[in-house]
Amino acid sequence: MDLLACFQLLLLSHLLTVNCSPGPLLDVVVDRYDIPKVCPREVEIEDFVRYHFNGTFFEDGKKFDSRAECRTMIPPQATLVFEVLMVDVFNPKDDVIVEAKEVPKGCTRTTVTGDYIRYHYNGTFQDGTLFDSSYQRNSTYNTYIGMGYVIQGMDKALQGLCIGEKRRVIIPPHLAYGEKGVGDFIPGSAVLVFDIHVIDFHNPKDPVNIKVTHKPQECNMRSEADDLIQYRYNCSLMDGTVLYTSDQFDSPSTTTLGANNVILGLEEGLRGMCVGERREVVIPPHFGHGENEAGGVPKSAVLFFELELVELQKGVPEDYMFVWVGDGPDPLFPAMDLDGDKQVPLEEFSLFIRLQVQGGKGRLRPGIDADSIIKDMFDNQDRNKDGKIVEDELTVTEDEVSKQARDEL
Ligand SMILES: [Ca+2]
Ligand SMILES: [Ca+2]
Repeated sequence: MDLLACFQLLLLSHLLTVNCSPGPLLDVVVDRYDIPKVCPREVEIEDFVRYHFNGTFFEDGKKFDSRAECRTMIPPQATLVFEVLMVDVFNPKDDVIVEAKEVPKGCTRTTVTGDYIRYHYNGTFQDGTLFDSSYQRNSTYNTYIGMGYVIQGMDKALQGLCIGEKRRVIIPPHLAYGEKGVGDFIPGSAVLVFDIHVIDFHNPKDPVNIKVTHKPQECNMRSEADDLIQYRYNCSLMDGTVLYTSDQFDSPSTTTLGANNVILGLEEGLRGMCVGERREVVIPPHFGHGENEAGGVPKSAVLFFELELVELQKGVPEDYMFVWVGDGPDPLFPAMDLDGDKQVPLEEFSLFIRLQVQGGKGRLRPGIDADSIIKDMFDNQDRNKDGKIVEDELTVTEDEVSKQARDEL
């Protein structure tokens, strides 16, 4: 027997036997005149259904009240016509039904308990009525998975998802809001249908993920803390939305590594690179902007960077203007006094420093005008401000010398 017919027969017999005089019933005629295109489930015995109906007399088409006044209004032998609109159906034995709608290719990782997910959704009842939508709020729904922060059915349905995946999820009321529902928002015993779209997910334990996509043949110098670098980048969300790109500016971005100028994940992604190297870097929010919104970055978003190191200048530690590469000359003054006249004016000092830099023996802080750095260094050494450094000015006390050597030379 047709399932709906079966249902309708149950309905009829219920009304007729409990409330009314049955009369001879030859057969039930069922006309399924409007069946939804998507029909994941038909009514079966022992299902729980919610439906609307109109009851009319077959003879004259007049409405009858099906319940309270049924006894007086429905005459014997009456043939009744029910127009039924099924609102939802489930069985207490039902589990969550998951239908994959769109699974991205090359998905290597799927959600597990403890992951934090950001997704968009439309929530409808089985008849298609929308009751909630993250799109309308223009903000993803964000939650940990499998930890009881969402209804039981959703906790189950959010498992095993790929980034970018679209999934339809049908949740029976005993795994949603039960017989009570939620105020005017969700009626009791409602089956909920969610169409979800995963924007991203991560685990709080995730590291920064670095993939080298191009490695130059020659690579004898790698970026590290204190270096001044130039790099090109594209920054996007995991769904491909581009947030920032260095191409929007005239020149690549410049930063000093280790100077806390960029988010931690980018700092890590930029380290150990050769000039010309390209990388793809996935940065979970705890190495990015965390739970805060920042510029165009939504809170708790995973970021995807494409990076290319364009230029690399080896740097000097914070607060230093110049460092020796290896050990400096010892003693220092005779080395500085290039013409041996026991005094070192600015020109001579400047020439000495530049010779060290050219010879790869010393390094000036990159990104700052060399003349002004050298002038500062000179002024610090020329303690009596007579325009020249003499040996005594380099050897004041042991402590001061070592401090000075550290700070300046
Ligand atoms: Ca001299
Ligand atoms: Ca002096």
